[in-house]
Formats: sequence, C-alpha cells, structure tokens
Amino acid sequence: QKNLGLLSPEQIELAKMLVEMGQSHLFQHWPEPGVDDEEKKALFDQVARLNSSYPGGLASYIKTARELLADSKAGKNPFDGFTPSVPTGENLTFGDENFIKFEEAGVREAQNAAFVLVAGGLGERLGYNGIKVALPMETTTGTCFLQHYIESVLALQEASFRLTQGKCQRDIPFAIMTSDDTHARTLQLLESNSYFGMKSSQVKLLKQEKVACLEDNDARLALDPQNKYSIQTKPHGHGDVHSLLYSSGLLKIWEDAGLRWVLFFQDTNGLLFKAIPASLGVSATKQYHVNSLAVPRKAKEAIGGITRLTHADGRSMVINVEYNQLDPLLRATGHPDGDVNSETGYSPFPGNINQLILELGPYIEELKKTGGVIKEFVNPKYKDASKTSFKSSTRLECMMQDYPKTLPPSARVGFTVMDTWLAYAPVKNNPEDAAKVPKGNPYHSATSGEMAIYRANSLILKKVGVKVDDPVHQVFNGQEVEVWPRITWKPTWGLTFSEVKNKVTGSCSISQRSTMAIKGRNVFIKDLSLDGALVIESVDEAEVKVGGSVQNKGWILENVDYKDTSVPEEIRIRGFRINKIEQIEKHYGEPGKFGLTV
Ligand code: UGB
Repeated sequence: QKNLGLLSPEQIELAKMLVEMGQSHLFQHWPEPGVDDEEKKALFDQVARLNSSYPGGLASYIKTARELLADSKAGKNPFDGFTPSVPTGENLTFGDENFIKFEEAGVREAQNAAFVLVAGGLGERLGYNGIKVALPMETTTGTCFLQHYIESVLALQEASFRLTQGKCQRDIPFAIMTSDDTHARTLQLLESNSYFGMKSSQVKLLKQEKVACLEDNDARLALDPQNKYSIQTKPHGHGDVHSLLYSSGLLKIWEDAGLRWVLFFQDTNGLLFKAIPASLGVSATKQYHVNSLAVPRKAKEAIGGITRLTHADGRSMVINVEYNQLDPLLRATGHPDGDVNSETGYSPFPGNINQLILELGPYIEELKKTGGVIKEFVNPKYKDASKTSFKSSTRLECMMQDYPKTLPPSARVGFTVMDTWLAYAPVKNNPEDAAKVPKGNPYHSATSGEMAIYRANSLILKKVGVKVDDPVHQVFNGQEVEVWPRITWKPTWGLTFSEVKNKVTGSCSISQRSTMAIKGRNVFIKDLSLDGALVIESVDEAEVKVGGSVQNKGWILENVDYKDTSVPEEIRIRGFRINKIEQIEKHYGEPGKFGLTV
C-alpha cells in the first residue's frame, strides 16, 4: 500500500491483478518508499512485459499453470481416453521414380513457400557456448548452419524460378525465431556476413519472450534468487513460433503476397534441405494441411513418435507424442513392453524430426480462432513423492508440433518418412552424453552430425553412378562413426537428385581417404578418379569441366580430445580436426568455359 505512489495507473492495475491472482509475495518484502524505488519500478516494467507478451496476459498464464500443476500432481494422464495406433503416411525412397516426381513438384511449389527457422534455444544438452546456428555444419569448408540454410533457400528459389520458367519470381521469405539468449548473436552473425547473400529485407527476426517461473503448486511466481525485484523467467518452448508469426502480422503479409506454404525447421540439421523438395512435393500433391517430416525411429530414441490417437468418443488425430510420454502411453493402453522396436529393428511409430509444412490458408484460419496459442504442458521436478514442492522452479512450455491438437477432424494431417541418412542429423548432445548413447542409437552430436553430411553426399553420388569406396569405422570423443570420403558441395550445385545427376557423368571414383569440396554452381564432373583432396571454387558465370586422375596426400583427420581447451570449442566437440597436407585447389573467378584435366 505504502509504495503505491511510486506506480503509474497501469502499474497499479497490474498490482491489483497480481494480488487477486495470489501473487502478493512479489512485493510483500518491499521496504519503505525511498528505498530501492527504481528497482521496484523495474519489477513492474517486467510484469508489464510478461503480461503483454503472453496471449491472455499473466492472469491467464497463472490460471492455466494452476490447472496443469493440479493435473500433474494428480498424475493425470494427458492422453486419458485415447488409444495410440500407427498412422499411415507417405514413405519415400531416395532417387526412385516417386521421389523424383515429388522433388520436382516441390521445387515448383517452392516459390510459394516461406521458411521459418526456430532458433531461440540455447541447446543446454549440447553445452556449446555460442549460438548453435553459428556452428560449422562440417569443417571441410567451415560453413555454418545458418549460411547453409540461407544458401539452400536461395538455391531453391532459383531452381523454382528456372523450373517454372520465371512465371512468378519471388524472394522466398525467411523468418528466424530468436530469444533473449540468441537474438543479438544471430543478428550479428547475419550482419557481419552480409546475410550470407540473401537480401536483408528477405529475412525477418522474431524474438520470443521468456515466461515467468512458478515456485509451487499454487503457481506463485518465482522471484529471481539473485534479485528480489525481478521475476525469474525461462524459455516457453518452440511452440511460441505460431503466436509470434500471427501477432507480428507476417502471416497476413505472406497470404497477401499469394504464398501457400510455411515450412518450419530446427537449428542444427545439416541434412534437412536434402529432404525438403520432396516433402514439399508431397504436401502439394496430397494437399496436406499439415505434413510432418519423419524418419524411422529407434525405440526410446529422444525424438517424438508420430502417432494416431483415437478417443473413446470417436475423436481422432495424428500427432507427435513426445519421447518421454510414448512409453507410458503404450504401457497404459495394452502394450506391456512399452516403447520397443518391432521386428524391423525400429519403433513402429515414425520419428518426428520437427520439420513441419503447413498450408498457409488453413493455418491462418485456425490461428484466427486460437491466436496461435498452443496447448501447454508443465514438467515440474518434485522434491519427493508427496509432490508438494519442487526441486527448482518450473514454467509452462509449448511445442510447435502440437499445433494440430486444436484442428478439427476434417483437417488433412499427414507425414512423410524418409531415410535418416538423407534427412536427419541434428547436433544436440555434448561429447560426454553422446558417448553414453546406447549402441545402435544415434549420437546426435557434432561428431555424428558432420559425418552424416559426408555419408549422405557419398550415398547420393553412389546413387548417380560414382564408385565411392566404403567407409572405415573410427572413434572420436568416444563415439564410433562411419567415416566416408569428405564430400561437400554448395546447395546451388545440387539441391535435388536430378541436379546432381546432371552434374556427374562418365566413369568416376572416389577413394575413402579423399576430400572433395565443390564451391560453384556450374562445375561438371566427368571421368574423375579422386584419391586425395580436390577443391574447386567458381563464380556462377564460369563453367568448369573437371576430370582425370587426382592423386595427392590429401587432408587427413586427426583425433583431438574434447577436454583439450587449447583447441577451439567448435573443433574439440567433434573430436577431430582436419590436417590439410596436400590438395589440388582451383579458383575460377571470371566468366567463361574452363576445363581441368588432371
Ligand atoms: N527452440 C526455440 O526456438 N525456443 C525454445 O524456447 C526452445 C527451443 P531442442 P527438443 O528433432 O530431435 C524437439 O531443444 O525440444 C528451438 C521435438 O520436441 O533442440 O528437445 C531450438 O533452438 C522432438 O519431438 O529439441 O525436441 C531448436 O531449433 C524431436 O523432434 C528447436 O527449437 C526433437 O526436437 C528444438 O529444440 C528432435
């Protein structure tokens, strides 16, 4: 009461709301007016921010939190009444007729698409000190994830333009969701690299706000242990992307521009764009309102399972069931063994890789009803079985793949399964945890993420007829991985199977110890035998034909230990560094036709 004079009329309204919502502990400890006045006002500035950034305001947040905390305490099953079953979707095999047909349809549609990267997470599991999108995707060229994503979108844009003979030339919009943890560093990475060749107007950053932490089952907001004039906050999850896209007006802008698709993807999957053209083709051909990309999933792997849930009352939906919920759900519904592999060696439920393709029209219609609010959950860590107090404060969270939960049964919700080697190699786990992953399950580390790029490129070249030697097995940071030749190329060189096929002819071979980096659009490989390292860089206007026999000492992988702090963090989390001993390296900086026969 005594401090009311410090507050503006709006702040007094907020204070009343907090008292009504049982939050007076936030200011009960306040000293007399005149002491810490600025800090007191700062608390209310923060309350105003928390109130305006949450749909329905803080009162709604606290109310939902109480309900969810009560359900959690009572051990209520979020899937009560639902029976899980394996849904049907589209299964694609790389390079076959069907795949090529979908790829072409997808490239055609790409000019009607917008891309959304969710990159607000710090990646606690990875423990890397920088932002994840700045990490090199592979260290042969050192290209970081963000550069690769932007170059892939630009390559798709051009390919789409070419295929439709320029009927409609549009810059594909690219939005990035950031958070306080990642925003400044993401912007700096873009600005200091001239947006990696994209127009800065094509890129939009949307910052998600954190939400208030909760200290007990009554949803009392937690004060920051370091600052009693500040409410502790934590990330709300990637589900925020929907309300942000809606409230920022971006979706409307895209709709007015005639776009048809919105593609969502995560921060560290270097393979993703190899799967995008075909899956967009599936969306367009099957007219899916929601299409989730999926890969075969090993039981208990830390990726969600795509599941059909059918309720006793007849409701049914196809939805991701998060990895920690799938096992209890199965056990509770007549599958006593829970989440186990079938005779195929994989879980019968396809693994969600959180790449979603939404059709814009139905998406906007749905968001007009919901404002983009996604069903939340709470995951408190209780001190003991009485579930009366928490080990540390908790908060509400939401996930972008839960968007279909509010859709009517008439919505066309499907999924597209592709081979893991082609579509999914995220970098999520630190070396220590990765080394403990059960044998046969993927490491999802910087080591496996980089090796997966080389494997995918090798397998793609094999598929177009190149003789690529088998990999060797090596151990880096305690993880045994397949080491294929280190083959990389720019997205403009080969984004689809057909593009790669057009660039490689004759009889070609690549030995296991080789490195090949193609950094140019019009590089044509014919009758090349590579045993060593070859790097070709060219401007778009140069056409370069490469062939002959390359034999040199090449680039070799040397082990480094992740604990060796004399090595940069980006390198030591992989467990190896590349020693560039000898190579053929050519740069074609002028327009024209060139031949390189070694
Ligand atoms: N992210 C945000 O942008 N904001 C946030 O508040 C949090 C995250 P994680 P997670 O593909 O392997 C997901 O932490 O949540 C971004 C799916 O839920 O890497 O453990 C963050 O920057 C799961 O079903 O993943 O698990 C990153 O880009 C499965 O598909 C993205 O959200 C799993 O990913 C994912 O965040 C997977």
